[in-house]
Amino acid sequence: MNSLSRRRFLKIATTTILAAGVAGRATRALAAAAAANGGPSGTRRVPTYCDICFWKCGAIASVRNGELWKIEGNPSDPLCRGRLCPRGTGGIGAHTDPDRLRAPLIRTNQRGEEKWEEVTWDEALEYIATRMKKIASDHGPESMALFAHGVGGTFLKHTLKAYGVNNIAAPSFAQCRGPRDVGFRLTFGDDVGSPERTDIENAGCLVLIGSHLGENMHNTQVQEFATAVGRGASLIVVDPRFSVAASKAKFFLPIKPGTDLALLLAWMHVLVAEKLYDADYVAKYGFGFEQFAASLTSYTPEWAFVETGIEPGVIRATAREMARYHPATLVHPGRHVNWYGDDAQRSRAVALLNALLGSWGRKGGFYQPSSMDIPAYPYPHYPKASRPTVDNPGRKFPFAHEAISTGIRDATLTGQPYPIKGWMVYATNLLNALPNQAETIRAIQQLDLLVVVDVIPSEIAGWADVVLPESIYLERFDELNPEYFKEPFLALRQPVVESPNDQKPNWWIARSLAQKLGLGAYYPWKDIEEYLEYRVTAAGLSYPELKQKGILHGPRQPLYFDEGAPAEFDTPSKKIEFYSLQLEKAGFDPVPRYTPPPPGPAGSFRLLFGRAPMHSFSRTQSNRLLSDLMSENVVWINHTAASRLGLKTDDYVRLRNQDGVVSNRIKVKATERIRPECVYLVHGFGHTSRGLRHAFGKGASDSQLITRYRTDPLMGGTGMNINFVTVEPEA
Ligand SMILES: Nc1nc2c(c(=O)[nH]1)N[C@H]1C(S)=C(S)[C@@H](COP(=O)(O)OP(=O)(O)OC[C@H]3O[C@@H](n4cnc5c(=O)[nH]c(N)nc54)[C@H](O)[C@@H]3O)O[C@H]1N2
Ligand SMILES: Nc1nc2c(c(=O)[nH]1)N[C@H]1C(S)=C(S)[C@@H](COP(=O)(O)OP(=O)(O)OC[C@H]3O[C@@H](n4cnc5c(=O)[nH]c(N)nc54)[C@H](O)[C@@H]3O)O[C@H]1N2
Ligand code: SF4
Ligand SMILES: [Mo]
Repeated sequence: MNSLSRRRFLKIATTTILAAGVAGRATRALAAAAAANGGPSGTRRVPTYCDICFWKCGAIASVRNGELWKIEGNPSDPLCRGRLCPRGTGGIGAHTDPDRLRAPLIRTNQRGEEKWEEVTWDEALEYIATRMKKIASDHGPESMALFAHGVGGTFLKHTLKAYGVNNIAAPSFAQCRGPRDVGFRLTFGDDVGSPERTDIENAGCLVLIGSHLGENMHNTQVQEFATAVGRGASLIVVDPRFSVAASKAKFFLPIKPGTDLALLLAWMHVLVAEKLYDADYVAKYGFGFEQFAASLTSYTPEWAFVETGIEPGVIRATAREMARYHPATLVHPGRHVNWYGDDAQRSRAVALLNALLGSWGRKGGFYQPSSMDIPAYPYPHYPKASRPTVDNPGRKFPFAHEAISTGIRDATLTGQPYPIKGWMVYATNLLNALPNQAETIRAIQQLDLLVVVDVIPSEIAGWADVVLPESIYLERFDELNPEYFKEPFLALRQPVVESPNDQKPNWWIARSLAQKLGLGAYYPWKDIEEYLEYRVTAAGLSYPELKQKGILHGPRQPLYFDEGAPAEFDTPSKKIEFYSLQLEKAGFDPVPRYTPPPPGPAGSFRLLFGRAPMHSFSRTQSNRLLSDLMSENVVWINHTAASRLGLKTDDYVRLRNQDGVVSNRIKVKATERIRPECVYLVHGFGHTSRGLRHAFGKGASDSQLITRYRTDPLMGGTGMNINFVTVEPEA
């Protein structure tokens, strides 16, 4: 997040900090009593926030007769507005999952054989600390890397930074939203953020390019989408597959995969040629419009038709539809946008289209988020790293503004710019999240230490030297969530039930490891509540009240330019950059230019993938409540293509990719709802970890088949929609 255009809210000055400790402890007992309304056989309701995905919805968990009974949305949570998605509701299944990790494990056989010995926490942490010290003395502390995804990684980050580790990454940049944030930064000078600053609720016209809301269940967006559809908003959906969202659309554009940039350029051509864009907005805030407009002349709808398969008349009609509702026309920026390797430029085209429509900073477009200002805990300074990070050597990806996970993997493989010898992996199943599993495994073979902190025996845990079992989110305190959103608020995650076995929360693991490493000074607080209470009180808020309510609110800030949200753009020109001199200077196209995606081998299908409403990535397939709703994935094949292959719905097949990798068996869904040159499956299935007894072998894994990826030259993202498969009937 850039600071320039973000507004933070600080309720009371920090003079109350000193009073925090004493007042807090006295009221803590009261809050606990308040939360525990009802006797031992009654019902207890505890507010917390969800962790089945990264949306962090406010939840209220009920415990009846000592058992976790149900989880509902917290009505005072602005993100979920009292309603969780199916995955959040099924969160109980993560607590009761019989396949959970129960105790710390140390490897006894070869890496990847999944053979373990149960050890005590002390033994496990001693083992890790000894090897981390050796790595630091042999190679320097920068030779340890941390992969951590989600809020639960906060404390391990703290411990590792205190140790001198600077190589820290998550798959959320180079495998997820990175290109989008780069494309929008280059144009508007700011990110789209997470939760996205999209005002879907108020959109008059909503354009979804791949964003498959309804299958992608990010809660607020799905609720606002339903509101918009219910209100009769005009919906334009672009997808090679007739998605759930497409079924609600006024215009469905079944695009040839990989050609979206051609469509975007043609749309902008029409808006400019027919003078349908927001001329006042462009004149007031835009930079380089003339050069931009001149570069669009050849991108006619007739030209785009040949690339995309979308009729010129439809391209014109949809461009005019967008203009009709502007500035309340929201061209959704998407989230998982690492598709073809030119994704930052495609995302920039999405940003430019929104700029033409004047939707940034406008109601029904992109609002200005704000958050509570919660002061950081006053820790000692971290040591200064003596070497730069390895993920982006020489800044070869000049516009990457976050660490590139696959860059750390490359450095581990090559030993350049310097060797990476240890990985700590927190809550990310790298074997399923990074493209090319073989590369990940080869990188792991270079390591002296692989530690995985997980809740279930995931694929990445199967390769670890040490596996640390974490308490699930319903069993632990965690970092505070002062979200950037439509209104400032602060949310607390707190334990609802105890961990069933010897699992521990991340903060305990991180602090205990710090102590073993001789870094106890970095943990001046004795328990996590002391830390939480300090920060909440420092912000002038009441910790007991937060515990009791789960969420505290700040005053709503201006959301749109015409309400007083500042129209500031943190670009070099301080304007919306239709023409980007910084791209030009770095040797890239200042205005996006289209190149067609290379075709696959004859007779093969492009492999596409996405989400199912009842699962998150590769983390929920062993959750019995959620696997009851969907226990395996299916492969969508166009019905004509299927019948040509002699296949019908429910037949089992295997998918073979261009490099000879063959999937697990998977059921066919023969359907008119997908274009003939591609197939589609839901990500996260086809588990190969034997410890996941329930999920093992059910469905096929896209991750196994994604052996190729194309790296985005602007920011190092890995486009993964460039793999092709043939379909082989299973006897
Ligand atoms: N092939 C393919 N690759 C992809 C994607 C895709 O669709 N297909 N999607 C990309 C995208 S958009 C993203 S955001 C990333 C997601 O990548 P990841 O965040 O790595 O997603 P998961 O596969 O769910 O792996 C999460 C791991 O954390 C563990 N876990 C769950 N809860 C906890 C907890 O409370 N504590 C701890 N310690 N561990 C926990 C889970 O068991 C699991 O092993 O993947 C990217 N990579
Ligand atoms: N239920 C559920 N919801 C989730 C998640 C989850 O795991 N489970 N994960 C969350 C996360 S972190 C993310 S990043 C998002 C991801 O969700 P989104 O950002 O919405 O979607 P993508 O994964 O980019 O895209 C999948 C869609 O793109 C279409 N598609 C594929 N190729 C092309 C193409 O070339 N052009 C066009 N126009 N469309 C194409 C596919 O058919 C599919 O409908 O979902 C979030 N929501
Ligand atoms: S969207 Fe669903 S899974 Fe994600 S945090 Fe919200 S309720 Fe939980
Ligand atoms: Mo993502």
